[in-house]
Parts: sequence; C-alpha cells; structure tokens
Amino acid sequence: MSLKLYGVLRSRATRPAWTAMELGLDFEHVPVIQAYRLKDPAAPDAPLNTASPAFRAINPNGLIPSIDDDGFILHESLAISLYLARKHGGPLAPRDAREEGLVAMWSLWGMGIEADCLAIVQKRDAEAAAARLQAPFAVLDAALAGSGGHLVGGRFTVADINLAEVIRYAQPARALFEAAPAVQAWIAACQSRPAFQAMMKRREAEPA
Ligand SMILES: N[C@@H](CCC(=O)N[C@@H](CS)C(=O)NCC(=O)O)C(=O)O
Repeated sequence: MSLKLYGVLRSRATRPAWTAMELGLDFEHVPVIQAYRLKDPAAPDAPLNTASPAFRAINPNGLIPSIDDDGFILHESLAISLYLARKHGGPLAPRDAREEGLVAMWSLWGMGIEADCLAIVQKRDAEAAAARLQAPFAVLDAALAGSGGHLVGGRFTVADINLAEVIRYAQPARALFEAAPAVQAWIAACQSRPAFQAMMKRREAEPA
C-alpha cells in the first residue's frame, strides 16, 4: 500500500498534506515545484516541476497537488482531502449523507472566496479583496457561532481543513478577523492542532 503526494508544501498541497497527517497516514512526499518559480524549468538539472514531462504524465493540467494512491491518480487539493477522509474514515470524515453534503458545501464555498483570500496574501489589490470578503466572513462567523465552533457535526472534520487552508491566505487582513470573532477563534483552534503545526514546520523548512 503506498500513497504519494506530489507538490511542494508552498502550494495548495498543504491541504492534503494536513489531512494525511491528521489521519496518521504514511505517505511519500514528492516535492514537485511550480515551474514559474524556476529560472529555466526545462534545464537538464531543473528539479521536477509542474512543466516537467514526468509530472505532466501524472497531471496533464500541470498543477500541484496530485496524489497517486496505489495507482489511483487524483488531482485538486480539496477533492484529494475529501477522498482521503472518505477512504480512511474516523471523525474527520462525514458520518452520513447530510454531513457529506455540508462538508462538500463548505469546501466549495471556500472555492468561491479563494481568489480574494489569495489576493490578500499575495498583496494584489488586497484592500478591495478584503472589502469583498466582509460579507462572506459575516456568514461564516454566524455559522460558526451557531454551531459550536466547527463547520460540520460539532467536531473537527475535513471541512475545517479545506476551508481553514483557504482562510489562512486572508490572515494578513487582521481587521476582517477582528470583525468576525467566531472565525478568529475557529482558525486559531484549527491552527493549534499538532498535525497542522507539523505540516507547517515541514512547509517552512522548504526553500521560500
Ligand atoms: N484548484 C487547484 C489549483 C492548483 C494550483 O493552481 N496549483 C498551483 C500551486 S498552488 C500550481 O501548481 N501552479 C503551477 C504553475 O502554475 O506552474 C487545486 O486546488 O489543487
């Protein structure tokens, strides 16, 4: 049995890496780097990157992360996290169809705000992005306040991982969090988990 995760952790690969670490899975990490971070991705001595033919054979989209789980290839960070939770079960995974719906809903909801969250961490018109995020943050704040501080089932699930790893990109916009105390408490709780901290330690050990 073998699980390979393709993608440096300075990428959306944090989502499946965190999920796998929460689940206590052994996995081989293949640090495929983004081609745009290399001077010459096609150079013979270039590290394996998103433009490398060997990686394109795994993911023809040329994007990280991907996994190879015993020959089952899957792309898209959020889908990979959902798959790992579904496969390995336990409290991280949805317990019934309703929870499955809610986990999917919050993961997809995160996709709707990802571009604005990214704009903040990447300092691209960050003020306008933060202004657009005020309304969704108010929605999330009310949802968390009304459900005991977790998104689904009153416990930490893969929905929290998927959404927390989108919301992290917005953290430089502190005013957004000050106006949404339940979001602030939730992200702090998510990020205090040992598996998150272990994943971030590995991420920070990678070249910037
Ligand atoms: N929706 C995809 C997005 C994947 C994506 O855009 N990955 C970036 C890194 S975070 C990438 O591989 N970029 C490589 C490139 O543009 O060459 C996911 O969530 O997995």
